[in-house]
Amino acid sequence: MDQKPKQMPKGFLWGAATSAYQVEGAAAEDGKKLSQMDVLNQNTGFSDASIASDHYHRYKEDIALMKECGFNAYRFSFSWSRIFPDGVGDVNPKGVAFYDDLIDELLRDGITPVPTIYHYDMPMALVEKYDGWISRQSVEDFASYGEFLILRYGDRIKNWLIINEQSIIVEFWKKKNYIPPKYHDNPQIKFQINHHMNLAQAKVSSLIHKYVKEGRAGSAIGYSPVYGLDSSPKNMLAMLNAEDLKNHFFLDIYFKGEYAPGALNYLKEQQMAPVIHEGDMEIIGEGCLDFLGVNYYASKCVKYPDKEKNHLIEAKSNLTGQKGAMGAYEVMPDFYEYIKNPNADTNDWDWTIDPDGMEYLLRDIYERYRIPMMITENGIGARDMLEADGRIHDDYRIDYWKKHLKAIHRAIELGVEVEGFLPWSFVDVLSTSNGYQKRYGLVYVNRDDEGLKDLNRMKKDSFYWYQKVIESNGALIWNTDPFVR
Ligand code: BGP
Repeated sequence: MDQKPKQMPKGFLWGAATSAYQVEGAAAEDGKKLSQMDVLNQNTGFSDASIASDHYHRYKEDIALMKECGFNAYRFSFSWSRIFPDGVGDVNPKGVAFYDDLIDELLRDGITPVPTIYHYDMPMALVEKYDGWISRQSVEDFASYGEFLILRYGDRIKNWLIINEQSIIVEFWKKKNYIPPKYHDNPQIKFQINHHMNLAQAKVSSLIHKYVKEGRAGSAIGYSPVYGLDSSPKNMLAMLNAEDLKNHFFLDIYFKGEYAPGALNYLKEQQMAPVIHEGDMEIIGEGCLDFLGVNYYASKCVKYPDKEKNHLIEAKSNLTGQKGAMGAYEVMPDFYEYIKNPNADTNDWDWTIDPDGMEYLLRDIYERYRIPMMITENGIGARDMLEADGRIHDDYRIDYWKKHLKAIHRAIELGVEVEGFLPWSFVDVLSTSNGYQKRYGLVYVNRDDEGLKDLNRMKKDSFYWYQKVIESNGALIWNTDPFVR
């Protein structure tokens, strides 16, 4: 029998992730102007992004906690409107200094910064000027912003994630973008936005290759493997259709520089295909990525659309946290209908809990593209309780991560290149849909939607567990003793 402890490969990146508008706060401080996320999160009934987890003022304390946990990597995002308050033009020196200090502090503690250039937060100034990503001008402005970051921080940062969850930006296009009402009934817009992001990303990828010594360009995709409801041929076809439009449609651009033909031709039939200018595909082809960040939370299940539902229906999240209160499941006519998977449990917001999906997607992506990956998000949203003893007993999170790490390890055993695990999230952050009711952090932030309280940081049980996992380079996940965590 093999007695060697099962560990992750040498040099594996261990850490966690956050994003600027969800963690920083200081939304209109030190020269920063509002982003579309600051505005879209106003008056939602949940907290807004003005203070969030106050990381802008507490980043030193937060980095000390990362060090204590044993991190050797940390994923954060730059706020575009902190660097360029108007999106273009004058740079904000205080914003630039904040990221200089953050990066230097991380490096001093032996923590590799893994930044995201864009995590949903288009400067509001560009939305007002030309409707944000809807305009082709966004491509040039994003490239200038990207170039500034690369030239400024490229001496200290090698691995760059360019755009966060482009697939989710398309799926929830009116939530992840500030879309003026005049476009609301035109779903072609979401694929036009997507095309502009493809161009913008390719341009920045080429700039990374040009300017950063040993630099690597990547992006963090929101990825769900898609399962068919059953083996009926129509449902299997629906599964292929959804894989094509939800997954290959993005990754074929990232790694082959082309649109997945099945998905693109279907969009043409539906009058939803993007307008592609001459020369666009050359730009995209020259800017292919080197690695993939995988954000995985949940798998999806589909069937062929029922007759009465065979028309376009857009996805809507569960806003209450009551199981079964999902706003709407997406339908693409004659292609697929999302449904709840009858064979898997979910969390309170109807997100499927499926650790096998992690192995499935890693192997599937690797077979198709042969590219290195790192997990850039993974986690379970829950209503964590601060107990009277000042502890947060989040056993469900430990269980979730343990199972997902085992799945990652299995994929590695079978030959997949996985370079790191940066789960969501480091501290509790403002959820994209559910305020502070739904938490993901290793570290509790003492605030809620009703009040700011003292914003103090408290280590959850998962923090202490993760610390030991990191120390053992993953070996601890195999320990079956319930008292060892
Ligand atoms: C991903 C986003 C993150 C994060 C996470 C959890 O889609 O990249 O920004 O918030 O999902 O989602 P939510 O906050 O909606 O629960």
